Amino acid sequence: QALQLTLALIKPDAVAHPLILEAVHQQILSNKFLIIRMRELLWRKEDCQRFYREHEGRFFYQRLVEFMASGPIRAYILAHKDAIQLWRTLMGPTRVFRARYVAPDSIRGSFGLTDTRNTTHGSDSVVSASREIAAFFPDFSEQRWYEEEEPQLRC
Ligand code: DAT
Ligand code: MG
Repeated sequence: QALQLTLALIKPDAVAHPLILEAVHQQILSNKFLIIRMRELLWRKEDCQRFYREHEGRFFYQRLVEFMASGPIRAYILAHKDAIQLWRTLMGPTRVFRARYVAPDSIRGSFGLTDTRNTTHGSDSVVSASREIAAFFPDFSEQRWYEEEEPQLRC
């Protein structure tokens, strides 16, 4: 089965709580994602603005940017068959009350605090996955990975 890459983030609200951080990490492992890269970092506000530029002008934009720069985040490049959709399903809906209602066992349904402090991020398309992987892992060559590593990892 061909593997797909996605970018997953554990946001500051979850990195700050070791048990939640560990629970989200366990979700990644138990769903058999391959962890291709992982790093923890503190983001500057300008990086957050660039990352979320598609939301510029929305009422929550400023709040979102400040939250994402408020503490360490953990970034992963994950590989799986249909990784983008699978990770988004595991995360659950963006907004916390909807997540608790329609997907109470999802990551956001379990751990989300508010519509902004919602525990995790996941790329929403192949194009955004490429852009977001490059933003967090500038030395990672996606093309080289698909050409040279993916054929050996797929099963
Ligand atoms: P997602 O993170 O599910 O891809 P999105 O791309 O629509 O959702 O929004 C990016 C982030 O912005 C989201 O994770 C949290 C914040 N956000 C979105 N909608 C919001 C809202 N209605 N109120 C507050 N924050 C919101
Ligand atoms: Mg999004």
